[in-house]
Amino acid sequence: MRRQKHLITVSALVLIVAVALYFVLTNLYALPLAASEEAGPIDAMFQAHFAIIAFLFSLIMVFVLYAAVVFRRQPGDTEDGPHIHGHTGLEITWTVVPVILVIGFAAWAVVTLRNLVRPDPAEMVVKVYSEQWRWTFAYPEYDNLESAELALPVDQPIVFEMESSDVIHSFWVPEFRVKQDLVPGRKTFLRITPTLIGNYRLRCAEICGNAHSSMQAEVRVLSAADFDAWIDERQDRPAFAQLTPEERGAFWYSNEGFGCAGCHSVDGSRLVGPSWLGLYGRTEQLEDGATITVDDEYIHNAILDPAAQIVAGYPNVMQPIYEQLFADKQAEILADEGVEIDIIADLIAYIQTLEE
Ligand code: HEC
Ligand SMILES: [Cu+2]
Repeated sequence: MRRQKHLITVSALVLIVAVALYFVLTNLYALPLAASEEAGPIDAMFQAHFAIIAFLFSLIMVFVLYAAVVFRRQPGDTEDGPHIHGHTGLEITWTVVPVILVIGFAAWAVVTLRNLVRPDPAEMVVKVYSEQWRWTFAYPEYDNLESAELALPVDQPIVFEMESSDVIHSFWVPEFRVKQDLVPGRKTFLRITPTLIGNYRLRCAEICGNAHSSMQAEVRVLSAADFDAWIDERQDRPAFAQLTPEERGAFWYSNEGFGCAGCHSVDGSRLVGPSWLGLYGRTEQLEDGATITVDDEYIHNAILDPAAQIVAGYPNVMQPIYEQLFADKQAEILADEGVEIDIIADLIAYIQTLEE
C-alpha cells in the first residue's frame, strides 16, 4: 500500500516536472522565425527532442531526489540497507525502450533528410560563390545576373549551386533552418523554398579566417512581382559610361559592386575598417608609426596592396583581390560599352565627395 503511494507521487512529480521543463526548454531555446518549407519538419524534430529530453531528465532527477529525501537515514538508524540484486524486467525495459527511441529518431531523420534534398521539377537555380570574405550570387535564368545581395521569390523552390574559391565556408540563414558547407574543388547543393516575405541575413557558419564574422549577405524574400522588378531594375541599369565617376564610385562601393560597404562606412561609424567619411586629405597614423596624408596614391596602394600600409588600430584583413577583380570588370565594360573605365579613379572621386 505504502509502496503504491510512493509510486503515484513519483509518477505525478515526473509528469509535472517534465511538462514544466518542456516549456522552459522550448522558450529558452526559442527557434528563430520559420521562413521556409524546410523549417516545418526540422522544427517538429526539435520539439520532439525537447519533449524527450525534458521527460528523461525529469524521470531520473525526480527518482534520485525523491529517494534521497524521502528514504534518507533516520536518526538512530544504524542498520545496513537491504541488499538488492538487480531487476531483470527493469533492465530489459530501460534497454529496449531507448533502443526503439533512438532507431525511431534515426528513421525519422533519414526520411526528413531525403525529403529535404529531393529535387523539385519547378526549382530555380541560384549560384552561390564564396571567398574570403564575401558572398556573390548569380542567376543563370536571368543572363547570369550577378548580385552581392540574395533576392528570392517567395514560394519558389530554389536550388543553390555552391562553390568556394579558397577555404570551407557554410551557407546559413537561420530562418531557413537548413545549412550546407561550400567546399573548395567541388559543387555542393542546398534546396529551400522560402515561404515568408521579409529581410533575412546570410551568415557564414564555418570559421574561415580573420574577417569570418563580417562574411554576411542581405537576403530578401520578395513577392513574385517584386522579384521581377528587382531583376528588371538590375538588368536595365544605365550603362556605366553614362554615369559620372562619383556615381560609379558609389556603385563600386556598394554591396552590388565590390562590397567595400561591408567593412567601410561613409557616415563616420567604425566597421571592420576605417570610415571613409573625411578620408581624403586626412592625416592617418600607420601601424609602423609613420604618418601619412591620404591622397590618390595612398588610396591606390591601400586598395591594391592592403597589407603594405596598415592603419593603426585596425586588423590586416582587407584582401589583395581587387586588382584582378577590377581588371576583369573593366575588361567586361570595355567589351560591352566600348569605354575604358578606371575603377580606382571612380572610387577616389567618390571618396572625395565624402567630406566631413
Ligand atoms: C573585409 C573587410 C574589408 C573590405 C571588404 C574592404 N576593406 Fe578596405 N580596409 C579594411 C581594413 C580593416 C582597413 C584598415 C587596415 C588596413 O589599412 O589594411 C582597410 C583600409 C582601407 C583603406 C585605407 C583607409 C585609411 O583610413 O587609410 C582604403 C582606401 C580601403 N580600405 C579601400 C577599400 C576599397 C576600395 C574596398 C572595396 C573595393 C575595400 N577597402 C574593401 C577592410 C576592408
Ligand atoms: Cu566564410
